[in-house]
Amino acid sequence: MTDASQLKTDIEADIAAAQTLDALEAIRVAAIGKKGSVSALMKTLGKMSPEERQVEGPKLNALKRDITDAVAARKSALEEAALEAQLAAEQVDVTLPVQTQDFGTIHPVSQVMDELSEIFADMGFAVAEGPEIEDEFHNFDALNIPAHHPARAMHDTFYFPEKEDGSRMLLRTHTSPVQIRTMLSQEPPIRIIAPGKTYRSDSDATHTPMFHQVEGLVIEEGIHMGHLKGCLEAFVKAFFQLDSIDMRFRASFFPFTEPSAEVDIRCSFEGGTLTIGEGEDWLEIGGCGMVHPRVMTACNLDPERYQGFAFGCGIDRLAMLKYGMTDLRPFFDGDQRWLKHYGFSPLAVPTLAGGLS
Ligand code: 2NM
Repeated sequence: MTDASQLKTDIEADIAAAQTLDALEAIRVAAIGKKGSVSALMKTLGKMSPEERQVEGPKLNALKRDITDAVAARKSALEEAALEAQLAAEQVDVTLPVQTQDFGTIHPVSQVMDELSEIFADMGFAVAEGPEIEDEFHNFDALNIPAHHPARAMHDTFYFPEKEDGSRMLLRTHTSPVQIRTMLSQEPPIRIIAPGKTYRSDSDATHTPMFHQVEGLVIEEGIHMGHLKGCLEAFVKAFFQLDSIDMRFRASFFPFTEPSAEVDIRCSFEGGTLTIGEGEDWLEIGGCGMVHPRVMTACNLDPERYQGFAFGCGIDRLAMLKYGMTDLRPFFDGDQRWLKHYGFSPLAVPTLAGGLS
């Protein structure tokens, strides 16, 4: 039947020429949809003689099946081509240089925290963290700073409203409560640093109400002040990238350590610029001491068996000293120009092997 074979040739040509899935669907509907041309031919079967129908019926069914198959084949070819085009368009060349300017910069405080973690990790210290909203036990009592003791008044603490039981939560005034929590939850030997945000009601040219501190703690049998001084010396050398430094301990007082010392390093202020490591002046960089037996006892550690040292220093000040910022206040202004000038590349992660900065 020439009618049917001509139709087949025409429809198959249309299918092969279809460029989109929508066009293909339109061709399918026009051919084998309810009102399609092939369907119209099928309807003529009813008017044929039984002999004619026996010949034409299978032919028309074969035609319908061939068209269905051709549509399916064309459909998967079009889908595959679309996927190929999408893959080609979305190709990423991973060997291209990175557009670093889109990432912003790492704040000097974050940079120094990363440097500290790297230096102390090399000496076997883990980084410990704890809550910034603390209770009076972890921030004061366990640190041998009892209520009504003048040392507590010295801390300019931000308190939350009193609770029904008379207790008050507070913003931690140092990161020492992290050390208390670590001593309460871990068995010695303990070697941790606790960097983080701390809060005191104090605001002037050299103090911000929120500032950053790092404290270190080592608890082990037989630990003494020689270990403390060696540890701090190794830290200062690595941090300021100096082969040798001159460090001195000045006797001081902290309620949580005995003995206690202020830590100074040799420097020079000559010509209005600060040089660390040489000169006739001394620069205070932090405080330290041997953990007080009462602090040990508050943390359920036997001070006859275990000894420990602790130290603390301000991270913001360390960042100023190392990277030459003279004013503390812009640290927390969020000024894009300041961050662009003093910030660090997010891709230059500080490592001891690759360089700290
Ligand atoms: C400092 C100075 C001296 C210190 C003590 C402790 C603890 F929890 F072990 F008792 N943590 N940090 C400490 C000691 C902090 O900062 C100037």
